Amino acid sequence: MAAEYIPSFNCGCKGIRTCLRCEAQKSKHLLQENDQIHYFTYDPLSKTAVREEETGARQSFVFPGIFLWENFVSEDEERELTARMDQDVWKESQSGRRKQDFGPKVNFKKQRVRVGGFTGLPAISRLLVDRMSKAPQLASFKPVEQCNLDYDPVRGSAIDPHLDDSWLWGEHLVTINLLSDTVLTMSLDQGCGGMDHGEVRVAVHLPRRSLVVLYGEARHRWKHAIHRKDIHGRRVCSTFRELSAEFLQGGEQEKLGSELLDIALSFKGAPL
Ligand SMILES: O=C(O)CCC(=O)C(=O)O
Repeated sequence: MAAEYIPSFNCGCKGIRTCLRCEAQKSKHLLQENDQIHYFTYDPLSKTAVREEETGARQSFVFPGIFLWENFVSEDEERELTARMDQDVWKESQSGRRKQDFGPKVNFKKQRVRVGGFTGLPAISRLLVDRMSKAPQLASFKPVEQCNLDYDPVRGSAIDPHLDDSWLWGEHLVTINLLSDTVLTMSLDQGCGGMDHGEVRVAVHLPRRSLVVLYGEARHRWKHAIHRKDIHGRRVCSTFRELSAEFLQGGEQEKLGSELLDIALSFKGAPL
């Protein structure tokens, strides 16, 4: 097991996480990558992952659970959204990211959630939430959390491959990508299909001002990450999360869920 690393820099990294400000001090073994990786690119038209082999042969497989909406916000809206975010404080986070959170106070390890100081999603998001509900996948999507992340190549910002929690968060993860294009990398550690050995990675290109939804297999089976090499300029994103069935009508924690939703959708929020 990796020894716990306490950063001596003014960054937010803990444990095995790193950014350009702290990783020169981390041991090499923490930074090693799996060298057997099968690389694919996601094609949004055919909803398949494809790759050209050296022989010229084309390999592909169906990749379900991604919905991409290009030009979801206009250039003017992007300017207004990011200017508004920059009026609030950005908190240092892991792996060179900065963040602003609008959501309930959660302890995922103990599976505890409470209102805490949550005052709702920001006012400027009302229009975005209304617009996203026009997508068939999001017709009944009711976000209860918005997390803004700020990535910068100067800090070596990234987010490691992970699956989002599914005790509290529901089926759809919705992200709006602002200020620069990037790549969302979907990965399966143990391979799939004909590629039984090594990791499989699928690059999903996210144009600036687009919205992406992860659901189904892309939400629950494939990990997602933003690698440092894919951050070419400042990138800001807003991720919206909904509640799981346990917190919705008929669920054990329906009452708390309904309280959280009322607060979230009052759109009176300030970051926590
Ligand atoms: O930056 C992104 O697009 C992904 C963010 C993410 O995976 C997360 O907040 O859990």
